[in-house]
Amino acid sequence: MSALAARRLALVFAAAGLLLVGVGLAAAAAEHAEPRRHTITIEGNAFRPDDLTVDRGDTVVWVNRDFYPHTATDTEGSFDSGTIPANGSWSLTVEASGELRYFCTLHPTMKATLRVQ
Ligand SMILES: [Cu+2]
Repeated sequence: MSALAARRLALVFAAAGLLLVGVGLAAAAAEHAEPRRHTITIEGNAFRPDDLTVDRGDTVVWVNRDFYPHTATDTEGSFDSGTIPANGSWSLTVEASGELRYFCTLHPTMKATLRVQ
């Protein structure tokens, strides 16, 4: 093998090594994903989206775009925003997985589901 061919081969192996390191780092990042922030808009007496799936550790923010107050209240009592005033917001960081059904205590026909995986 010429010196040039040997050098080229060494470069190929070095590049492959870097690629493997890159793949490993990407996999580690996926496993320990940064917590995300999700927004649920309250508008026209509805939660949008009315069915949202998030990961444990994520934060959910309810933003009230109506000109009167609402609440986001778990039917089983695990969370309750209390009154969210017009143009106000309320946030919750979810720690446990489960399917949380919630509603507005001021307008009980407003219902939605938050799924934590
Ligand atoms: Cu309401």
